[in-house]
Amino acid sequence: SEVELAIRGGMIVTADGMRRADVGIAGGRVVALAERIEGAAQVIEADGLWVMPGGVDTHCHIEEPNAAGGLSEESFITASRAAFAGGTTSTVSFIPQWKGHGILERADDYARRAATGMLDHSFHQIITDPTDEVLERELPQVVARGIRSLKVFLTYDAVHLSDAEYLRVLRAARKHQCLVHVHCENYDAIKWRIEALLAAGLTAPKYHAWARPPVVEREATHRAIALAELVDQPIQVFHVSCAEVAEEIAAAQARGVKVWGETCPQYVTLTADDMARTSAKDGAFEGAKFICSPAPRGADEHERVWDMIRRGVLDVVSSDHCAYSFEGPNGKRQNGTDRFDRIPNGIPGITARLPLMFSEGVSKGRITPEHFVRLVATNPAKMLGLWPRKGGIHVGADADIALWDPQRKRTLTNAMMQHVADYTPYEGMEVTGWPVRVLRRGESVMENDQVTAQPGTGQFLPRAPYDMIAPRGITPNGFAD
Ligand code: DUC
Ligand code: ZN
Ligand code: ZN
Ligand code: ZN
Repeated sequence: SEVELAIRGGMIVTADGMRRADVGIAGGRVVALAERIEGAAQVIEADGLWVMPGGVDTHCHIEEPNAAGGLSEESFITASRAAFAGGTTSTVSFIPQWKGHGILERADDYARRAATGMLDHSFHQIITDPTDEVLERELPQVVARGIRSLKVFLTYDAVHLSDAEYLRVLRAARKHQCLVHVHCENYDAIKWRIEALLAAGLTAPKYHAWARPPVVEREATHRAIALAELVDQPIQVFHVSCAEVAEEIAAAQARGVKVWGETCPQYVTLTADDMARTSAKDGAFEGAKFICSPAPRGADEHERVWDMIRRGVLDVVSSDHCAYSFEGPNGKRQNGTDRFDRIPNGIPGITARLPLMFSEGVSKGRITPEHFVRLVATNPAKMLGLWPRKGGIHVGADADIALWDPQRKRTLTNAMMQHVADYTPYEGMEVTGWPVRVLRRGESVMENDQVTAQPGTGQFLPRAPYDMIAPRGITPNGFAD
């Protein structure tokens, strides 16, 4: 077919190799990969640049209400700008459910909100109240819309599931062919730690990490996997913060259980000590900028997480972007308190995800360029059923492409993030490697920090059943309901 646009002279980096070649694009898709493509109507010269798939971020909180009554501030438009600025072109965000309500009532609302943005997108359906009505009548209708992933929480007051409720969700997911993503922390253990810390008068942001040490994450991860194994339902453990949690996943994988682990840039860059930072202006409240769950761990944990990434136990890196400004009505101070347990959990990271993983991973020699592409684009696309349309550069794929300058050095600032939040936890960090131009379905949407995509151009990505989420057909005693 006729090549409308050629990317010429770059180094193509995909999940399985690097090669110098031109990319031919037509109709928003890759139509040719060849040593030399002539006669294209338009040409982008990419000498010295790496041509990589646009990032696929399968864990972003966008326009999402939280339990404390606030709203994560990123809109689908500001999230799109921020994502493109950092080389990401597709996202999967969340549709909430409140206890006592159904899951269908917000479906049209979120479809409409996301359609105002510029990202190609899908959703995870959060389940907080797994009634028969929700699981048997509504869930099939959600699946019919092309949404095939459920998110559940084992902690947080307003949303956590009991083991009985979690089992019901697993069974329904198995029946209706959805993947289940699990936030693994022990609810009662954290509640008990919070009460003890508050009773002792320990309220500063740094006690967030004290309230939820690795053992509460490890216990919940072990339990989440065991129950998934009982039901024979594939799961992905979200935001694994440390090696002892990843070891639970590795042990189950060795038994053949379909369980995967996701981690995030904050777990190889931030530490619990960041929550103890102080500033002249804000005193100890400065540490609130780093409050997310699970909490970042000790500095020595970073290399252990990289080991788990290299072993393939952690095979997806998402942002868990969940932006609350420091100041302002939905910000970290929204409850007018310095109490760590009332500060909204979450940090902005949709822009910095790729640059941080590229710099800490590829530029520092911890992983290969191909492994980087697998972590941030190919594996998330495969995990969520978006492959082969997303996550690679091959004939037939959407032409979602980030052109990287692998040598470009930058010092991260909040302005560079282009998100709505008034701070970045990565302020002042040095990175090597930056996306200088981004195409979404063949259209140039970002060049040298200028995002040019028009609101309303993002497309919903419906998902069909796929192999990774099929049950194994193996249960402990052969009985599957
Ligand atoms: N933790 C969550 O569980 N969700 C959003 C952000 C966070 O830090
Ligand atoms: Zn309702
Ligand atoms: Zn979570
Ligand atoms: Zn999250």
